[in-house]
Amino acid sequence: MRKMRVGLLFGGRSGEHEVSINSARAIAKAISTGENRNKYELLPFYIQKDGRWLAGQASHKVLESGVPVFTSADSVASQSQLGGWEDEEVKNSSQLDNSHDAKMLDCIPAGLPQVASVDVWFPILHGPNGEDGTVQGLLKLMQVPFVGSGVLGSALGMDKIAMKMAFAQAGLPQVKYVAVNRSQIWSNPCVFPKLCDRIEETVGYPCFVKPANLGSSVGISKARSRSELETALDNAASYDRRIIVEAGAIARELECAVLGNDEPKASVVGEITYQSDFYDYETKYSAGMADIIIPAAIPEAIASQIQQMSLEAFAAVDAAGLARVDFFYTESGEVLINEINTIPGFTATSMYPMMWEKSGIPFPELVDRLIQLALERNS
Ligand code: G1L
Repeated sequence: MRKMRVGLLFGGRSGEHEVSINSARAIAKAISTGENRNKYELLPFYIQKDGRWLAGQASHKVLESGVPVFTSADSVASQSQLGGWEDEEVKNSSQLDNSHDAKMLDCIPAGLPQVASVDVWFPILHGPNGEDGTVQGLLKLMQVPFVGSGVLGSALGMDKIAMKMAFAQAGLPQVKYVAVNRSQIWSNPCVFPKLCDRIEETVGYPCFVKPANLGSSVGISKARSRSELETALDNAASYDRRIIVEAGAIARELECAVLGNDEPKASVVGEITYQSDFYDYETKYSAGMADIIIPAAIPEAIASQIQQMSLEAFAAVDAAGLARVDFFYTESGEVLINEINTIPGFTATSMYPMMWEKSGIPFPELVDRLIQLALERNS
């Protein structure tokens, strides 16, 4: 039987380009070793920071080295030659490790023949052009199965305001919040003080001001006073048109992994504890600043409640394949849903795979199951 061709789509035009490369490396390794090796053939597609697609040797090189590759626009065969297989020159991105591999690489701009040969897509892409449903829309239009949520689930998983509305409708308890539009902050000087009044009444201090649409923690700040709130709103508005202000909960942070389509299963519950004030960009990506405990030391009844709520959240946003669901466990023993992440971090040491590992599904098997779930959903 012919091996199934898995199109691993990674990189992308987002701030988390490097995170995508690291997750894709782990998945690529899982696809091309052990039992998976006999079932699947890996076809990597690397999306450069400028949005152009590379296939073939250059994309393999990025997976092997973990370093972004950059081709200048004029060194790559024109996109009108889709299907062209010319070898082209590639330079390593100058702000990255130059000493690492200064020699030219063979670069194949991804062409139609390669794209058309993919049996199932595995999109490891983050941010406004990957997590929000745009890539999923493209893959759906191509009528080829893909891993993970579809357009609706990806879009609801990306927009914190729409996500919270879906949770509220499903009766899931969450922290108090106010949804804000950039125009309320920037355009009208009469509106702004009234907005701040409303936030103080509904949410109070401390509160967190966040861009609604960014996967990363960029543009997030904590406000403890009116003046901090004003600055935080102005700052968040520079990242997104849609902004959310959430009440600060004094709580432990618990997470649960969900796997499946129409009858999904929930993993054991994990806990993250932080050294810093809140989970900021630095904490998220620096080793040692967060501690992970799986399974979390919590009462059995709380764990069951979290697993049940995770499955309800998964259904509420129409997620598919996988999702990580994040919770607050307050001092008074209340469980509040924080968010669902339909494209969680996916390195061997990320929460999502680790929670499944502790639930009896090792990383390579998890990758296999996700691919099978993608095929199942399509048939
Ligand atoms: F394809 C899946 F499985 F749905 C999927 C897609 C994306 C799983 C995990 C991710 N994760 C990411 O893209 C990332 C957050 C690691 C990239 Cl920045």
